[in-house]
Amino acid sequence: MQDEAIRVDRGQRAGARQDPRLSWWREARFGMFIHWGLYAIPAGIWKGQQIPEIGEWIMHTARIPVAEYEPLARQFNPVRFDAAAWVALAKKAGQRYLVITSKHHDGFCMFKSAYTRYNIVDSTPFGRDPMQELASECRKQGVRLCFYYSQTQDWHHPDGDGNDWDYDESKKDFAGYVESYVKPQVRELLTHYGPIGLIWFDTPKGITADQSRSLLDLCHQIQPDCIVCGRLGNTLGDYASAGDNKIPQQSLDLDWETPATINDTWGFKSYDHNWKSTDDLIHKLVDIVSKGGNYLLNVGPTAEGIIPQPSVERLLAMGNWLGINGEAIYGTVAGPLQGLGWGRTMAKAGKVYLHVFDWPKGGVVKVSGIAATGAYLLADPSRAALPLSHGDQALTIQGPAQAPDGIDTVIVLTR
Ligand code: FHN
Repeated sequence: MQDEAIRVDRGQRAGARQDPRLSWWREARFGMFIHWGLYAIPAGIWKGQQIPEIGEWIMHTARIPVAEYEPLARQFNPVRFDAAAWVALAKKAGQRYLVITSKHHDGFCMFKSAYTRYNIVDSTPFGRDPMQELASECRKQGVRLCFYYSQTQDWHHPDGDGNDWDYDESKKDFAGYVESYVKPQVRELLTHYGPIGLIWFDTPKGITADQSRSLLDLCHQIQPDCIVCGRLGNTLGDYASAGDNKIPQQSLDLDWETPATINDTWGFKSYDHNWKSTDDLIHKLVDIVSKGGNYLLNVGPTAEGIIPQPSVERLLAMGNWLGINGEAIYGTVAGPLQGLGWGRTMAKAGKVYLHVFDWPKGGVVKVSGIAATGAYLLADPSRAALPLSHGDQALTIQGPAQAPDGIDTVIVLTR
């Protein structure tokens, strides 16, 4: 099934829906996305001008020549980067996997690579490999490490896609770039950092089906359990990817994920203060999971290595909510009732979770199309039974008069 939020070329390959290698990811439902690279230095401003659009696209939007962008590496010294703190934040937020940009479209490698010196270890004063530090922390703290890798666009590499201000597009050898650069780097990422949960390819653009297929095979051959995001292209990924910040209207019989921002940018922008509220973020998480999807929520650390405080606050608040209500998120599947105005539903063996966003007057919750033998509030440690009655038209649950949780009260229905 397709939805306009998911483009056909970013869909799930045939057979993957039943693939047990995706079990951990289906259970996880919530991940941390991290966009971090040289673009955090200009942070949206180039030569005194605020550059529109998303921060990590500054090189493209402002048509910055390689000769001017590349020297940013000599300034990149994120001495406040603390892998333990980043992973601990993901954990506290209730995020079970972490996807970080190993190479974004600007081509700068945030990992040590033998295939270019344009990498964080060889060309910055920092000289450390943050992917190595994150790998060890993720192992220690039990979060799955995953890598974002821009397989098609590379504005630094003469044969990569996207930079037509330094290079003549007609002279590019894209196939050679895939064979002699992308594949060896993907091999590095899958051999130097231990088990990798998934590879998040992006913007497939003109990549051919053969090229996508050979990247998929390469990943599965090196790490058979590593899964591959649908943005690999040509409907060959292990799961489908919705558009950025896009949520399908309906539940989908697919494994799918929405990547999303907390403000309006992915890479840090010093003047983007348009932070979504915690209520909105929790509602989005619940909405996505109620339709069978995963929520990959982004942070854009600064050039010093700090995750912006507004992001930290929101993630911690989400983690508090999940600490109480996580049972109604992790490992659930799309709920039996879709398209409700007042909330969302999800299901697990023998249970249906009613997520009530708008608590009804007097606490009388009415639902049609569902039967139950018992009901209780998930936040109630005593699991006191809520009075329940089945009428002709609806199931009526008598809850407390006041909303127990102003953001989302979860009622568990047992069957
Ligand atoms: O062009 C990228 C963008 O910079 C960002 O990485 C997002 C995240 O999903 N993906 C691409 C646009 O869809």
